[in-house]
Amino acid sequence: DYVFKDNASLVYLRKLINRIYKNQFFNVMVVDDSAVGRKSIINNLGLLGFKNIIEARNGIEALSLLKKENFNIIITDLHMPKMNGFELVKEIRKEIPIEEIPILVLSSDSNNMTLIKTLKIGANDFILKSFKKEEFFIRLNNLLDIYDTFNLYKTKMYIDPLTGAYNRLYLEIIKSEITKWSKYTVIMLDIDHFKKVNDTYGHLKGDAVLKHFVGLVKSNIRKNDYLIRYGGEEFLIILPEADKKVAIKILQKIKVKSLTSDFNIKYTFSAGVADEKMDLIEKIKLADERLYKAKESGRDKFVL
Ligand code: GH3
Ligand code: MG
Ligand code: MG
Ligand code: MG
Repeated sequence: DYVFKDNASLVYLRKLINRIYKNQFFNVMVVDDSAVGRKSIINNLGLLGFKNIIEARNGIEALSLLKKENFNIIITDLHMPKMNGFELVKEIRKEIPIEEIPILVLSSDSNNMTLIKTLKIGANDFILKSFKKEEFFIRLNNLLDIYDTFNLYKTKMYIDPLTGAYNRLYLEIIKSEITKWSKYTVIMLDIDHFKKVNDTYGHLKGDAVLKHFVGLVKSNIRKNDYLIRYGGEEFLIILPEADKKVAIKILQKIKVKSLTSDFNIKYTFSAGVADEKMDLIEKIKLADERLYKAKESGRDKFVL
């Protein structure tokens, strides 16, 4: 039952084929009380390249699977015993917002009110079970395209485009992580006399220095540490589960690397460190005051 005939359809088909590669990495949950219903969906998903498909027979089973595993998309029937699709969608949306996991509802219930109710409670799309293959492919493809675009922007939103470090907006994400850490250290860094670099070599070289500096820092922090571009040539390093000693080690390593680097512009930096028990904003303020002291007392040093 393919209707791919005109040029536009062919373009679409190519897009679809490009997706198939991506689809094999997706986790899909298929929820339906009917084994025949599940099989039909799984066969169609197979044609689209999906490999990781997990089945559930009702809402209860689906919810318990969701607690154990991450899914990229949920495809569910509506009328099921124990917990039906409406209740399932409602339960999922209490915890998982619509921008995180798409839900596609497949039902043989052709009542208009059912369609409206399904979309209102947070399902992303609705397909009647008498669907043609092509409708299923196109709706699913469109849905996943929207999520791809969304995820792309979500990542870009927190990254400084010049240096690749996190931007200040990412501090909000860190704030929600911080409660899980028993302690953490904050380092505020600032490149010395950066204005002079710009004035002497021009802004493009200034940009290159910023990128070089970020590379140095990134290669000397641990995987779970965060580097944030806080201002023009001001950076923040947040070290979870670390005290001042760890911070000093990292700063010394960065300094040694910067001195031995074959990068053609020599520059130094100053830093303020704070590991006292206080909230993030206070700690950043304290690190900043210490950075100021490092600057005041001649630059190219760390103040604890
Ligand atoms: P100090 O040692 O006291 O920190 O002196 P400084 O010259 O580094 O500090 P100041 O705050 O006076 O100047 C910072 C300069 O950084 C001014 C600004 O033009 C430059 N800057 C900020 N963002 C960028 C950027 O993205 N690229 C380039 N090339 N320069 C930038
Ligand atoms: Mg059913
Ligand atoms: Mg500076
Ligand atoms: Mg500055």
